[in-house]
This record gives sequence, structure tokens and C-alpha cells, in this order.
Amino acid sequence: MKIAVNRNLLSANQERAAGNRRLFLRHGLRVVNVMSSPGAGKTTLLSKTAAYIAGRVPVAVLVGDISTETDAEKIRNAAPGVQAEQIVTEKYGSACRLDARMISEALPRLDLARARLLFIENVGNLVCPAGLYLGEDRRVVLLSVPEGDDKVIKYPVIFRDADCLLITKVDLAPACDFDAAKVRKEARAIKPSMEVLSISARTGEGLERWFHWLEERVTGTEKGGE
Ligand SMILES: Nc1nc2c(ncn2[C@@H]2O[C@H](COP(=O)(O)OP(=O)(O)O)[C@@H](O)[C@H]2O)c(=O)[nH]1
Ligand SMILES: [Mg+2]
Repeated sequence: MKIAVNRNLLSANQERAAGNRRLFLRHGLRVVNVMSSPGAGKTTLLSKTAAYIAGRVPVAVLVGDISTETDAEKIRNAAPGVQAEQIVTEKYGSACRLDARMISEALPRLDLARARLLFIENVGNLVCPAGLYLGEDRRVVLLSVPEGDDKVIKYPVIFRDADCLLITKVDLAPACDFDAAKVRKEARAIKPSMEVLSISARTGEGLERWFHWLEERVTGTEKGGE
């Protein structure tokens, strides 16, 4: 019985996600679903990314959290002119992840004609967001150095579908035993084509490579983009 209910929920989500996808295609919008555990650095990175990339590509951001509107506000403050809207999931029964319906209900709050790239910051969680497609083009997962280097093998499902793994807060590496080479190897064993980049939003280390990946693999403004 439980399995049947879950299947129905998943197929309802797939339908909604397909509707989102059609809308994104109609607007020529590329969409990136950004996932991690709470505190890995999603909002900080998206603030910096939006501020950098908005001059080249019009950006919008949807941010999911169980409670509060603070992250969307942080992004608007860090990147003036960028559209950033919050999805508060306690209105949907405190869901621990975003789903396609939440995205479709939030999209009318954005002026899609003014955007070419949409980031979706998912709710902080390494388990629940994994199975739910939102209609995105790319999936990016952040793993921060203080979380430990065993998370890829402990939570493989979310990494399996990721196009890019960002090892974040590398400025904290001297204080933590974190074996980035091991994480890279484990991630590539799960998904050979995965890009793995080490970055620090604090020092700026690795951010250029991240921006380059976005331009090459997502917005297609670099040679080699799709
Ligand atoms: N040392 C360090 N701290 C960071 C970095 N990026 C984010 N933080 C801090 O980590 C905390 C959580 O960041 P936040 O972006 O809110 O994470 P989120 O919950 O994934 O959105 C905040 O206190 C940030 O200032 C980084 O590159 N280095
Ligand atoms: Mg956040």
C-alpha cells in the first residue's frame, strides 16, 4: 500500500516536472538544481555566483527552506537586480525537499522573460531532494569540508545524478581531516562524467573554474557549451 502511494506521488511529480520543463524550454531558460546538507554554503555561493554572472546572463533564483525568507533576501542584497524568491515549505507540511509542484507555484512570482538562468536552492538535506526531478537541466551537489569525506559513500543516491560536485569551504581544510582525492575518486566511481571542483566562497579559491563550468555546461556562452 505504502509503495503504491509513493509511486503515485512520484508519477504526479514527474508530470509536474515535465510541465515545468516545457515552460523552461519555452522561455529559453537553463535551470540548475543546487543541493547539499544544511550549511554547506549554497546561499553564500549562489549570492556570489548571481553577483558575478548577472552582468553576462540574466539570473533568477528560487530558494527552498522549511521556514524563513532570509536566504532569498540575502541573495537579493548580495546581487542587486537579481530576482530571488523564497519557497517556504512549512506551507506544504514542512517538506524536507522541494518538489515540482512547489516550483510551478513559485514560478509566476518571477519575470521569466527577464531570466536566462534559474538556480533552485533546494532544502538542506542529502537524502530527500535526490529522487525528485523539478524539470532542471543540471544538478549540482555541494559537500563542505567540515562535513567529512565519507558523505559520498554514505549518501550515494544524491551524488549519482549530480553533474557537478562542489567541495566547498576548502579554506577550512587545515582544520579538518578531509581527503579531497578520495572524495573525487568515490564520486567518479558513482558517476564517471561528474565534474568535481574544490572551492571556497570565502577566499574565492576555485570560483573561476565554477563560473567557467556554468558558462560551458549550462548557459552555453563559452565555446563547447550545449
Ligand atoms: N569558512 C567558510 N565558510 C563558509 C563558506 N561558504 C559559506 N560559509 C559559511 O557557512 C555558513 C552556512 O552557509 P550558507 O551559505 O548559509 O549555507 P546553506 O545552508 O547551504 O545555504 C555561513 O556561516 C557561511 O558564512 C566558505 O567557503 N568558507
Ligand atoms: Mg541556504
